[in-house]
Formats: sequence, structure tokens, C-alpha cells
Amino acid sequence: MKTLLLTMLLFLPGLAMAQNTTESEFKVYGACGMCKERIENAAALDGVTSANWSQETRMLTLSYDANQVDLDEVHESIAEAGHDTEKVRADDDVYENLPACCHYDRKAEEDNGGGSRSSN
Ligand SMILES: [Cu+2]
Repeated sequence: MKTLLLTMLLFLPGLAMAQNTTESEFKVYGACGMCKERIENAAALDGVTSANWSQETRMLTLSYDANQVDLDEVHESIAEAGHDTEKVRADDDVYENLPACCHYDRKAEEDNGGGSRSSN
């Protein structure tokens, strides 16, 4: 009896940790191998089990536990690191501070609502 209880105590946490992994793929703007590292590091939030960005296709493939992390948080984190995603645009300042080799062609500013900003 005592052994059974012990076995259950050891076993239950294992069950609770069973992960529910979701796969997702989205576009992240970047240029070189440094970008790849930066993007993948920024994407590696708690709950993300793997992040792989392709320099060729500019697609980020993500495996994550949707109970632990929201996809929007990953977009935000990548944008904070200086990279536009298909959903979130990075701050111009952060982008400007990237090394020269990392100055990728930016995402079109189509979602800025049509107001003309010609002055500088
Ligand atoms: Cu780069």
C-alpha cells in the first residue's frame, strides 16, 4: 500500500507536465545568420520548445505549448529584438540599431492607416 502511494506521488507530476505541443509557422523579416540567431533567441520564451527560422524563406517554425505561451507574445518578443513579423512591426529605433548586415527590407507599412506622413 505504501509503495503504491509512493509510486503515484512520483508518477502524477509526470502526468501534469505532459505537454500539449502546437506547431505554428509565420513570417519574420530578417537578412543574415545573425538575424537567425537573434530571431530564434527572441522566440525562445518559456513554453516554446523549438524555434527555427529559415534565412531562405524567412519563415519561423515554432513548436510551443499553447497553455504556457501565447503566439502574440512571441511576435512581440521578436519585434522587440528588432525584427518585423507578419503581425507586429519592430520600432524604427530598434531596427536602426541593428548591425548593418541585418538591415533587412522592412515589412510594408500598409497597416498604418493611410495618414500621410511626409514631414520629417
Ligand atoms: Cu542579420
